[in-house]
Amino acid sequence: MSLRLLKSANVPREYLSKYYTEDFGVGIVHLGLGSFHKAHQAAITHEVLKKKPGDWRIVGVSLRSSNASKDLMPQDCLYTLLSKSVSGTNHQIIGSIAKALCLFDDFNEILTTMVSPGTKIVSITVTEKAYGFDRDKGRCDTSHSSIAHDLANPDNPIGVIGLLVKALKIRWENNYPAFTILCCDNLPDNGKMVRNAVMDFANRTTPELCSWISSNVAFPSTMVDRITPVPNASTREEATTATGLIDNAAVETEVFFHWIIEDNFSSGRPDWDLAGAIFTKDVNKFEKMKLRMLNGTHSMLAYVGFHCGYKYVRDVMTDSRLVKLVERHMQVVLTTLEPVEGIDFKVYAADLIERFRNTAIAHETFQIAMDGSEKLPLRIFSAIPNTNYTKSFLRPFAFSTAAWLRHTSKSTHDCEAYNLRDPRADELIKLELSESPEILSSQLLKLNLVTGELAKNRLFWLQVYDVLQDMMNSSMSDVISNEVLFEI
Ligand code: CS2
Repeated sequence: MSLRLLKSANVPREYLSKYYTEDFGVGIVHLGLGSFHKAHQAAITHEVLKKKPGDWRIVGVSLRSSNASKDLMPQDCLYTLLSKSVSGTNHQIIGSIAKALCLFDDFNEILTTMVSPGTKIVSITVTEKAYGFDRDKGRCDTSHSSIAHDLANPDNPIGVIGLLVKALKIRWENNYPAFTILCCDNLPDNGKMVRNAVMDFANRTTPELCSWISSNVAFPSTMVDRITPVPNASTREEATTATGLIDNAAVETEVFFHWIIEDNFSSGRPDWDLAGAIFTKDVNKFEKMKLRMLNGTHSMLAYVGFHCGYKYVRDVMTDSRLVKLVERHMQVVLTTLEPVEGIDFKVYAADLIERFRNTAIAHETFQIAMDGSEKLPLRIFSAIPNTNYTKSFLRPFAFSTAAWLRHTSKSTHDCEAYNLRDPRADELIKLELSESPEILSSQLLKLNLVTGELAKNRLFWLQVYDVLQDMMNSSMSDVISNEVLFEI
């Protein structure tokens, strides 16, 4: 029987950092304590603490479920990070998380930590749907459940924006310095988006707070990247085999990571660049590149791959027809991007293909297929205005859009029954997919998923419609066999 991963249970010294990170104080509260945070920011922070001691440990907060705290707290918040490549797996025990809390169980402790002057940064990875922000209106969406709740109960928030404003208000009332709000969600202009949400919420609840936020709180934008599948029993078994210790919080990820951060912090920051992060003035070009190249291609291959019966991305990459479609997608996306400092797009694209091929990573197509209504506008539709509007250049985007719509149909004509995991599933399932290209585009316009300009692009919708009819009437595998013959 193995020991539980605990500092008191003789974790071999070689697994711990040189400076055992427990010696350091807390400087960061992180909202959204999921696998991605553990594989990315927490792991990078651990590396920095090894190189440069400082009070930058993290209190991790889950906003909904207490699973993360139940797994982490009994093992002193230590966990194994498995970094996997075709040439093998590295394992490392990460010690940068000081505490794991859950908003429903530990509200007072979370608020006290956020308000403590020692907390210099509140970072966030909660995915877009948790913010309740309406990008088109540039305001909080008052029909979003946690925004509606928090506007009515600003002292007992249950959502991320309400919680940030409540903590900032207490700091302001006590004359404490502000913390920096560091959004690490995969969204364009993510710092600005959170700023707008916080300012709008504050304006509706405590207008006197707005000018203090405006002059004291920094909202740097970031681009984050590390492919991190949902951990499962085999992740935990592999961690135990590697360390000899039982670990209910192990995570697995790829070796590669990117973290580009706008260097704008109100009260200091760890030197994350010591562990490979890049501080820069302009994150947005990086974010656009990543969203369109990596995530856009990921979504396309996930919908198509899932309906061809491929469980993992690595399986998709064994089908030469799909590899051609992946290459075609990237080739066209590249023409929509402005040059990005330090990046050779051809190398970036080739590296992405290798990352997707990584046979050591079991990344489910079904996982990537979720939340399409939030992902497609950012990953696919946003690139279209930067194409030259020819049939060929529109084709990869039309093909991806058709594959997503086919997925929303829940049709089982070529696959087993599956769930549509999307916050707007109820609306998507009602879409009329076979009437006409015009009806297709007008329904998506009504749902606010496409802009008026894109909805009018007949050349685009004709192609979406044609491909979609094929996808609804024949097998996905037959459709891709034809699609690779399409000349662009
Ligand atoms: C993926 C991303 O699930 C998805 O939609 O495209 O989570 C992707 O793995 C990450 O953005 C990689 O950094």
